[in-house]
Amino acid sequence: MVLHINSPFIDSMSISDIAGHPVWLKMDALQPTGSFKIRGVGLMCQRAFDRGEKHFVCSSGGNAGHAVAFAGRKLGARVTVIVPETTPEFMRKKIAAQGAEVRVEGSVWDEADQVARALAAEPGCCYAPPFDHPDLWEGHSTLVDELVAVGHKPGSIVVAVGGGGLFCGVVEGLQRVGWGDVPVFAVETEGAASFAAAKEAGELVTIPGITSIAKSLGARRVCQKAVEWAKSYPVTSLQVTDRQALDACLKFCDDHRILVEPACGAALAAVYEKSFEAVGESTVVVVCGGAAVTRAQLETWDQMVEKAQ
Ligand code: PLV
Repeated sequence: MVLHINSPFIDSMSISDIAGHPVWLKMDALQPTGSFKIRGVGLMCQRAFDRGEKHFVCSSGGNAGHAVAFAGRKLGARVTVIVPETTPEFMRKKIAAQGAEVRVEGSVWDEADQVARALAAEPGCCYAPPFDHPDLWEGHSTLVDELVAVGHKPGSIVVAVGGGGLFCGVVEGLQRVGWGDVPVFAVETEGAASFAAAKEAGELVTIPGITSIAKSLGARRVCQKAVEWAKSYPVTSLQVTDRQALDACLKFCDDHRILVEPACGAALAAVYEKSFEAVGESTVVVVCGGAAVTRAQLETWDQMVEKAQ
């Protein structure tokens, strides 16, 4: 069973105009769970289910858990999602509405993850990680196959990085289809820059905390595979401020009439703010989406960023 959809791929007149360069959008915000996560999570859960694992235990900032809950409902598996306190109440409800049990543990994702791992050690349970698994990367790589299907080789690809699952999937896909020369821009917010830290150090680094509003990018340490790709693949690490990520969400809402989280706003901000020199004939932005956003939540973030300044 394939649980994700082929997402729309559109050229953005408004963003191209600002960037002064053709910008195309891979609209994974329109996936059934509101983010790209279902690509990899769908494949991972399907394989686990086929092996006879019928209870998925997942730690998540929100979107991975939402995708596991969706996959569990479609496959007929039990799902427990452990989220940190920072995951908004309305997002917990969305996950629960998919039939999953939701538990709140810890103040950041790492703490929720420790609880999930302990729980998953019980018999009959299967740990479903949010970004560190080859099945996730393989599933996320289908995004690149869809670009191949429409014959669009990007000049570069822009992705947001949390734990690095999306980044690993996109790079794996580019390599597999023979597009290993397409540079990737990996974007984080300043208060969640675990990939930038690892890339600079050349090894895994655990950053002290997550201070960004982009909680979906809030892995204090990226996966090992992301560090390996950072050494062998043409990738540039970029950082934007929370203000830039949030403003990008607001601009994107006006430009394309779709709400996305600041995690996704980070990738969009890199283009809106012209954070890099455009290469090749087009820039493709992965609009990774995020379901943990409402108009009211955007206003709350706006006040938080304003106060922090
Ligand atoms: N979010 C993870 C990790 O959170 C989660 O549990 O949902 N954009 C959005 C909207 C996301 O939800 C995420 C991951 C990312 C980008 C980054 O993806 P990654 O982790 O594969 O780099 C703590």
